Order: sequence, then structure tokens, then C-alpha cells
Amino acid sequence: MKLLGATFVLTCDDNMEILRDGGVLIDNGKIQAIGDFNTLKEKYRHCDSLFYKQHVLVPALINAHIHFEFSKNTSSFVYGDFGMWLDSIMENRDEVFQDNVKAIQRAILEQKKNGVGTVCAISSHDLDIELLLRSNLRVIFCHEVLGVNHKDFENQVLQISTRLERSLSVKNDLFQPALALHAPYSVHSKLAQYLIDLAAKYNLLVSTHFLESKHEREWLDSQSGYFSEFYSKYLQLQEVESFSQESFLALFADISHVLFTHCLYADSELKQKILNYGAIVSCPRSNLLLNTKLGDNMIIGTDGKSSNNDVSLLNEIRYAFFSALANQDKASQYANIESLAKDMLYAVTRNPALALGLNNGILQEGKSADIAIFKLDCEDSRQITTHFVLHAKEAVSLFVNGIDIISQNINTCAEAE
Ligand code: MCF
Ligand code: FE
Repeated sequence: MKLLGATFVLTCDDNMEILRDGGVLIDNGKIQAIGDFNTLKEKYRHCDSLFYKQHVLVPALINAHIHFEFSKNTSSFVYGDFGMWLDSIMENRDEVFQDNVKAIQRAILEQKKNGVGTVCAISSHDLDIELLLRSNLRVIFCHEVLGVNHKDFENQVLQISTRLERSLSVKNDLFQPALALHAPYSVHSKLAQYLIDLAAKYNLLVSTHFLESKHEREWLDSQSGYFSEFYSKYLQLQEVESFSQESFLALFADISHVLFTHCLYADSELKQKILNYGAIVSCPRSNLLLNTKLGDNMIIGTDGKSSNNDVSLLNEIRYAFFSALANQDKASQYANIESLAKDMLYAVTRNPALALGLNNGILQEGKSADIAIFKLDCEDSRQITTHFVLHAKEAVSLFVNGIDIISQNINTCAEAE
């Protein structure tokens, strides 16, 4: 049993309660109590305790969408239009995947430095699986499947079965196998249905990219535009069947946890429909780079370095925060800047935890003890969340299931300053 305390504890519960000199009691990887640090210390006199003065304690962050395999990329791809980007992906991705182990390791470290305790990783070739298994992070590992050619069906089935067998055999409390159906324009209907049946059979979460670009929207609506050239140019296919928005969404009717990433070309009515099937994830910088749109930002992920300049989730919420301030319509939805900052924090804690079906993301009795601690001098305590969003740069401690996975020597942080 151990007691952690900090000058400010941001619970991320439904009221976003903030505790001054708060404490969190951890037992067996779970939060056993939360409240005033000194009161808890008095009550649980015999347990180890550690108070982080001038620090903020938050639920460990959750990166709901990241492609680690692209971590080596800096300048191999083209931005400004999704079609140009996808062309450059088709031409240059193999090179980016080569010798990418060190880059993936750096990206995993970047998650930890950002106080990210959970990642929902989208993996095209499972090049990141071993590194993630050894990362001590909580991992939802989505084997991503692509394939528009019906003729390849048997081979596609064989491949995904082999991949999934491997991850099911190493499944544990921290490592949860899942599936990613890349996008409606890149998976044929028979393969999509096969994947959905697999997900239903093993009760797996499914992640997908949906309505990301105007090109995708045009293809789904009228089988025309960029994608009508794409298949013949890159896959030598003349005839390709297409989902409609409705037939694609209907696939997910019986899947309990579905993440639809981007959804930039859905109006509010369609978004409501999507939300009946799952949750919407935004990757603000990726959305801007590829489609010059920001997204909803209820749940925020970094995407991969394929469409971002880094995979820092703290940077991601800072961009989303400033972008919202720059947008009159968006900013006017908030009573004040602090409530906008609170929404940014929810977008990487409570909201993704609920969408991913995880028992973390909120500091509450019974939740997993996934906790991040950041140094933060707060002279003025009225806008703690705003200061957190602006200034949190590197976690001093990161607990997953109550175990600190970054500061090996925990005592160095005791009574900091
Ligand atoms: O989320 C972004 C943009 N949308 C779609 N795909 C990707 C993103 N980042 C990486 N990708 C990958 C995807 O996993 O790019 C490929 C897939 O391997 C595109 S399809 C050839
Ligand atoms: Fe993505």
C-alpha cells in the first residue's frame, strides 16, 4: 500500500474536482481512497507516503490513436492535401518501415515522458509488437488490416489469423489485442465482415479511420474523384466496389468498443449517427496537415509521425487548445478559458478511457492506479488546468497499475523542493 500526494490533484471525474494538497492511496494496483493527503496519512499511518510539493497529479494520459511503425519519418511524406499525402505514403512507406526499431523505442519513451500510461497502437505489420509488450505501458494493440482485392481473401485471412493468434497468446492485464479496419476505401466488404466476426468472437475493440478526407467522402458518396484513379494507379485494379457511409457504419452494430478516427467530413447529424456505433477520435495536427481541418477534439490522439512532427500528447492538446482559442465559434462555446483547458484534459483521460472500455482515466476509488505527476509552480491557483495544459512538459513519475515506470529511484522525487 502506498500514499501519493501533490499540491494539486486533478481527478478528471465528472465534476473535474481539483483537490488542494490531495492524496491518492494505492493498493494492489488500484486506487483505494482519494482525499486530503494529511487526513489519509493519519488514517493509514503505516503505509509509505510521498508528497510532491509544487506538482500536479493527474490520471496517466491516454493516447487513443498512434502509429508507432512510422516513427522514423521526418520528411518522406507530402502534406497539405490527403491525396498527395496518400500518394507519398504509397511511394515511400517501405523505406520508412526499414530499420525503425530505434525510432519506435524513442516514440515509446516520448509517451512516457508525456505521462502517457495507455496507448491504442495501430499497427500495419506488427513491427512494434515486441517493443510494446516490453514497454510497461498499458497497450491496446490493433492489428491493422488493408485489402481491396477480393482475390487475396484467403491469404488475408491467413495473415490476420496468424497475427491475432500471436497477440492472443501473450494477452495480459496490460496488453489487450484488438483490430483495426483501416478505412472504408481500403478494405473490401468480405474481408471487413470477416474482421468484424473475429472481433465479435474474441470481444475485441475495433479502430478505424473514417471520413477523413473530401476524397474519401466523394468516393463513398459517388464512387468518383481521387480514389477512382488510386486503385488503378497503385493496385492495378479497374473495378473496385465501395461501401456507402451507412453500409460501413452498419458493420459495427454488434461491436461494443469502436473508435472512428478523424470524421472530418461528417456533419452534425452524421456525427450523431457515428456516436451510436462508437466514439470519435481526433488527431488535431494530423487533421490540419492532411485536411486543413481541426476536428472535434472530444478524444485526442497524436496519430503517427507519418502525419505529425512529433508524438507528444502534451503538445497535441496545446495545439488543440490554442486552435480552439483562435476559432471564434469554438471559443464562444466555453464560459471561460479554464473550462476549455478542462475539456482538453478530459480528451486525453476520462473520455478515451470510457471509449476504450478501460478502468482508468479518472482518479476514483476502484480505478486502476494509472497516475502521472508533473512539476508545476502555481502561484495563482485559480486556473490550474490552464497552467497544466500550457506548461506540463515532462512527467517526473508515471504509475501504471501502481508501479512507477519512469522514475526508477522514487525517493529523488520525495518532498521535491
Ligand atoms: O491516420 C493517418 C491518416 N489516415 C490514414 N492512415 C494513416 C495515418 N497515419 C498512418 N497511416 C497509415 C495506415 O496505417 O498509412 C497507410 C496505412 O498503413 C495508409 S493506406 C496505404
Ligand atoms: Fe491514423
